[in-house]
Amino acid sequence: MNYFLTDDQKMIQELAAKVAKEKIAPVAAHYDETEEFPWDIVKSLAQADLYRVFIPTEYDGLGGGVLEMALVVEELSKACGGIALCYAASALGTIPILLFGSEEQKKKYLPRLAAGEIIAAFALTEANAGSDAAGVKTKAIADGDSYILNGTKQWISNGGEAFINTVIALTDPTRGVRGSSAILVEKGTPGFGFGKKENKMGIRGSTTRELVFQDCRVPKTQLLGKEGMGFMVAMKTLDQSRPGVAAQALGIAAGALDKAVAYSRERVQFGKTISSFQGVQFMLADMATQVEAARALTYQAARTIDAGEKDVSKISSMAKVFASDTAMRVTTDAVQVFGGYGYMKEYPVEKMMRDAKITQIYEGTNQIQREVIALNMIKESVRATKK
Ligand code: COS
Repeated sequence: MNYFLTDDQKMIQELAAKVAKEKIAPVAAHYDETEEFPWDIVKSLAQADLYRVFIPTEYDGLGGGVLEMALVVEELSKACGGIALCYAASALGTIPILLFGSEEQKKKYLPRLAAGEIIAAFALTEANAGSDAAGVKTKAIADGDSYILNGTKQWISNGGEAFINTVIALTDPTRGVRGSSAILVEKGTPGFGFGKKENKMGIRGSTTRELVFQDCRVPKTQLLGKEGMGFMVAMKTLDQSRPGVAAQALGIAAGALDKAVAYSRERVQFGKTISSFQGVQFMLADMATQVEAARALTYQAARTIDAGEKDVSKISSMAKVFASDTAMRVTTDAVQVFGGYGYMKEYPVEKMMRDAKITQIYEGTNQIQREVIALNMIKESVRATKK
């Protein structure tokens, strides 16, 4: 399908596909096995200038937006959803700086992020604050020119590897949803350490870790936006990052579909390749149709955000829900096309199925996304009735 990408966007897509094929595909199984952080791949992505694509030119970026970021994530995810997450999670950690950073904060961090010299992380989730994002308990209490942070963030992608971390913490525990703030915390700040590293079902080519704050003093100049804006920073960030999850899911699904088609042309049963059986053809046709629909919605969500549209929560959540449900279905069917071989670790599709699952869970479960979609529909309907 022609998505009428510009020449620059096509170039970014081709470059990401080249890195995915030459650098990531050969080591995807290794990182899946070892769960090490793929710093060598981060270096390759930086050398290919792929961290620059969604950063404005005045901070050494290439001036693209969410669509360019999504194109990269999709291509990388075709080869490995886990390694692609290391890139996507850094984008997630960068978005708050792009949206809410002061000029000084942008100048301090964006050129280094664009160069891939440092990576970022976003720390919202805690043991008892997952879907209930307003339930965070980590505190950042003002003390002179600083905040003193105490608390633990859980399941943080790029945790322990990222240099710059956007941390959502309570600056005024009495004010509920308006009592949290977003604070940039650098790795190496005294009192900022790392806890448990998770042993995961999928996306094992990425690191997921606890961030632990114990009397961690951070200058007030590290506050993003204003005090009390933490929940808003988180919500606006997720509005822009969810198409990235959609792109990851889309890439995993597209990668699995390619493998399933190729395998169906090789595997001979009853004296014929299995691609000649209608039962398999119908499966492949449905998989391809779902992947294309996920791509159309993901690109449209990204384009809507890049066009500067104000209310993007609904389309962003729709893309995330649809693409991640597609990834789960398509990778499950890819395993089915491979039959018994698909279930074995020697073949790549079981990993894709494991990698797909998380896309229905993180950056807001698909149940939360459906709630966001429905609430926005109701709001629109109320507005239309009032007119
Ligand atoms: N943009 C701007 N403002 C937003 C917003 C958005 N996308 N979403 C909510 N808000 C505002 C609301 O308008 C409301 O403001 P007012 O009090 O002025 O009306 C305020 O924020 C609180 O919103 P709400 O009452 O809807 O908050 P809830 O606590 O009910 O939570 C959901 C809403 C469920 C949408 C939110 O908690 C969420 O997104 N949860 C999932 C979090 C998540 O993705 N976690 C994964 C880990 S992060 S990687």
